[in-house]
Amino acid sequence: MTSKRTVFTVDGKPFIAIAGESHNSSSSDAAYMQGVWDKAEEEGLNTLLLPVTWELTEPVEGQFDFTLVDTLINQARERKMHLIFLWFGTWKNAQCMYAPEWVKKDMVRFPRAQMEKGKNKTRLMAFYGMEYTTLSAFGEETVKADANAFAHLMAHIKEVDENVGTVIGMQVENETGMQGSDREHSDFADEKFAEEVPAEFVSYMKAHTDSMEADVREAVENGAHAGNWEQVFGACAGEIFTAYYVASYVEKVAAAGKAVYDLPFSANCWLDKGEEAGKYPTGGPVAKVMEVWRYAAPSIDVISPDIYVPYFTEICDTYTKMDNPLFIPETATHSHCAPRLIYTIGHYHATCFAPFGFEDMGQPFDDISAYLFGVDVSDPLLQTPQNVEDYRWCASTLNDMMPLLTGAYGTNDLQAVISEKMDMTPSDPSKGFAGMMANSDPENDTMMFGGFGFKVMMNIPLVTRKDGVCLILKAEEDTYYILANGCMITPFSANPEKPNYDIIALEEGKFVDGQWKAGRRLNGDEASRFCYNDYTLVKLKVFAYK
Ligand code: N0T
Repeated sequence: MTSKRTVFTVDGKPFIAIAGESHNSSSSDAAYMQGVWDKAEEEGLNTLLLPVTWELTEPVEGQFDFTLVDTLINQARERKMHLIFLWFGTWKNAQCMYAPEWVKKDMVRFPRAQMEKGKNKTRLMAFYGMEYTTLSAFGEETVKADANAFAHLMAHIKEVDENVGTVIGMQVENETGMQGSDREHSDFADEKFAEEVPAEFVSYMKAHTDSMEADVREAVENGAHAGNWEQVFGACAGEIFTAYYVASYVEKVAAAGKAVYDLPFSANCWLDKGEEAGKYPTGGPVAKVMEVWRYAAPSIDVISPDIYVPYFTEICDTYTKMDNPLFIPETATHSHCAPRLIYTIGHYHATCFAPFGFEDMGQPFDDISAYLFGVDVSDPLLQTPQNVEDYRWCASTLNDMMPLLTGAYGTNDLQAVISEKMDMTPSDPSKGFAGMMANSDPENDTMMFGGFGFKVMMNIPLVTRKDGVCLILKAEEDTYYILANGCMITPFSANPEKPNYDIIALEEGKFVDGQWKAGRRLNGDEASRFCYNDYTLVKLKVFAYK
């Protein structure tokens, strides 16, 4: 467990955004959104992440139109949901798709990034020879214009929503950075690159090598204590230089908005997958330059990874360094979705979890999703759309548990395990229970809560599903809420003085207005075979004896 705080507040209380991000174009048409809101209700979501674009907000320089923003806020209120707006300004997927016409056309006032000297556009071979262009992070007029637009947006949201609080946060830009080179190559950028690195930044980097990824740490440790970017940051100079200036740009936009209305702000990133700089949106807030972003963009409260890769939990581990709360604004809608929702809340104490294109959940994948999700790999869950009814059950159950969950955030009273992190080699049933227990992976299958522990097995013959997950919340020393699927649970006493444990009561039920409403009492067969093949919430009371 690493990150330990929620960043959102609703009615003065900590809030977990059990959210969904819409497709890019949905929120540009209020009528189209009705079906999208229906889908959000069907999935049990409490928050939507919706784009607000610079081009539709400021179609003519200095003339703002917030009609759409108002409609979206009203729609959210009608549905009793919350909003996190995504500001599609200078950057959208490391390009400038959503800059207004007056910005796009004036390349003198609003220069493009030169991936190659003298060129405003470049060809990215990695993407089928895609034509690629983005605004320069050194455009002083561009950052002024973007910051001005964002400040107007924040002023408007404050005016219409401060007393209601429908809008709980903002994402500043979308997937910043640039592709095609590790840094810009205009004459101006070359000059900046040859300048002395600001001394305070060098000291900060030298003082934060502990959290750095190996190659960055090595470059920072071996680099000079003063000098130009290359002398100080060696092999990582290009990326650190770009991250510094992109983050500084985003900081100007964010700070202008924050000065007007202080909501939590995030910056999302398109992950690097170990490629060399320039092959992914370089300068964006990927983990390897999180230290740079933390220094240069203090108005950004949380850095949020867009996770489509199969090694999901590794990415979560990486993006919770430096006390960064886990905020997943985009993730895949395949069948890992529901268990990951539960796991990120139970294990990482996540502040937001949002499947992208949530309105398509349950549908067969289109080409882009199939490509993003990597459905050609051997895990069948990656190839199967998430079942919507299951998702609704998980989302609304977690929602009903919210005060208990947030109350346990940052403590060991809330823990979870998930099958994708476990050794799933099938155990040998002929060796009986002892054999199954021996086939154990304590680091990933056991949760300790002081006097009691729980071993959760997901690789046993009784349970064959590979989407196992188990969240346990300790309410009192002897009382636990367990949200589980695809697993067998074995509680045990961890007290050497009283090594035996027994069940007092096991009951199913749910939370209604924060109160536990018990359903069936399960002290018979259901308690001796503590095994779940469907999403279930139970309350368990135990005791230990000699
Ligand atoms: C995401 C989404 C949306 C070689 C893609 C992920 C969203 C943006 N970008 O559907 O466009 O607005 O933030 C980019 C990941 C590309 C991976 C390429 C793998």
